Amino acid sequence: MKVLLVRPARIKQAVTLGEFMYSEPIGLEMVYAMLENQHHVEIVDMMSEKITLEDKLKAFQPEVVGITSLCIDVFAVRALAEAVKKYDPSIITMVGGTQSFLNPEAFFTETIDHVMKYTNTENMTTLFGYLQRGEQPPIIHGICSGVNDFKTTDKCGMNQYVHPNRKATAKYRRQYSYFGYRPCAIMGTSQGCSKTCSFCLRWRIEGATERYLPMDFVKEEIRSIEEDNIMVFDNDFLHNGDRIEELCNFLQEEGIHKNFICYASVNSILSNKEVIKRFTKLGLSTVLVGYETFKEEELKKYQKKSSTDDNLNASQFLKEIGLDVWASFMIHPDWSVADFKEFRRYLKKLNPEISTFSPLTPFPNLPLYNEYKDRLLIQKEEYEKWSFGQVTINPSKMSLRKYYYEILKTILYVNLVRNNILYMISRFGITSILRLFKGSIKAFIKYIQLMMQ
Ligand code: B12
Ligand code: SF4
Repeated sequence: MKVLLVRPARIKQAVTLGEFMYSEPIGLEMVYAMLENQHHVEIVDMMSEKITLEDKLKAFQPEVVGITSLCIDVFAVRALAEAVKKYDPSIITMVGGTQSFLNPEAFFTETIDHVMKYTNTENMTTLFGYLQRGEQPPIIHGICSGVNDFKTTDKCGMNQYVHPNRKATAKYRRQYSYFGYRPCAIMGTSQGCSKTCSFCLRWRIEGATERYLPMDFVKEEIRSIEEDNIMVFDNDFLHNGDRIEELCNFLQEEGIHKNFICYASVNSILSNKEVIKRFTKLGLSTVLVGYETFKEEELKKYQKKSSTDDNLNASQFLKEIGLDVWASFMIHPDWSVADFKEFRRYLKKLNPEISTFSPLTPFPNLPLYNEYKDRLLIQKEEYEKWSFGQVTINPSKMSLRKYYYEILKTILYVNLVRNNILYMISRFGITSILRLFKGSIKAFIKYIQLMMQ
């Protein structure tokens, strides 16, 4: 069958990083790999493409169109499915990705035929077997099909990580970036996270324990990536010292020189200092660390498994070994003006190379959602607003406008005072800085608009 896999363009209203940073659609590259032996598959990335979907449909004449999704994509995905059916009602439409995993109901519409609760080689092969024979599929594990009233069995399965086919996005790859690093590939080596922080969606998507991909699989991934920069998106990549040691041996033995960027928890950094030091010499340049807050009681409530002192110890150690830190923080809805001030002081103490922060977001699947139900500023169905980029909980210590004003002040402080421009120029080069600058201005304007609203 001819299968067109689509990543939607981001809608303008959502507050996202997408305007100046987006990476390869690795989920679609995996689906491509699952189907390519049996079918004629193509990926079209609407974030990079100039042509319209209709032109693509005309040129490729697909029998199936599959679309990937994040929360911010719901309306764009629905619009794409409608456009496909309008163009030719016989084309089969299907949706997968994070949002269809977390909230498949968002896609139960007349123009979407199949919604993937989760995706693996087995359920894809079964579904495509029926589609190819022109038969209506019965209920298949993990797939909600319109012909079965979107019912499915076994809602607890997990997405399967297979080798993505990166050649399928060859023509877009130069545009894929991770913050200032471009081009940059992304990959995973494990799924899940045993830290189970209360505000976090990630372990809820992938499970509360680390499930590791075999090291040979990981080595194969690294060997096959052409880009110099690799972002490892494991939830806590530095969690397992033995695996990092094995990775270091591999990089050394094979003489591989790549620039690695990864997420790591404070807890794992403090538990694996020696091997992190070694990895830093072999290519690890940057860790993204969730310090989250300056308040001990908030860290406890977030079930963060680290204290504010641990944060300081980790930041000191990372400075000593010359590893860059891109720190992330969460702005609590109960912060007062004094708290914002204290937060800015704490930032100065930690002194990460780059800081980002987002308002605490009680995503609809989290227990936090019920806790803050009475203070929510947006509806569950305003999908594009659940982007972790805008305020969703009514602040308790000041008006919403004042709260946005405090956020804007903190953004200015971070970008003009704390984030080190010279560091960024030396790391990423002037072209990337201009790109990031343009993106920051757009994000800043969005925040001003939100404040005015
Ligand atoms: C890597 C990552 C990023 C990277 C790269 C994303 C990209 N490719 O552009 C960057 C840093 C750029 C990023 C940015 C954002 N991200 Co992000 N990101 C992740 C992370 C860590 C991993 C996602 C991933 O690639 N997983 C692995 C792939 C293989 O999984 P997958 O896409 O689900 O694909 C599988 C199946 O779903 C299936 N599938 C996927 N698509 C399709 C389509 C069809 C047709 C079929 C059949 C199957 C199928 O195939 C795969 C098989 O295993 C997750 C957290 C996590 N651990 O999940 C957050 C996460 C997905 N991101 C999130 C968000 C909110 C964002 C931003 C909107 C944040 C912001 N405010 O800017 C931006 C949007 C970016 C954009 N491009 O516009 C949220 C999503 C919440 C939600 N409900 O959707 C998550 C869960 C993190 C969180 N905050 O909790 N992100
Ligand atoms: S350590 Fe990070 S990925 Fe793991 S549960 Fe906590 S916030 Fe989520």
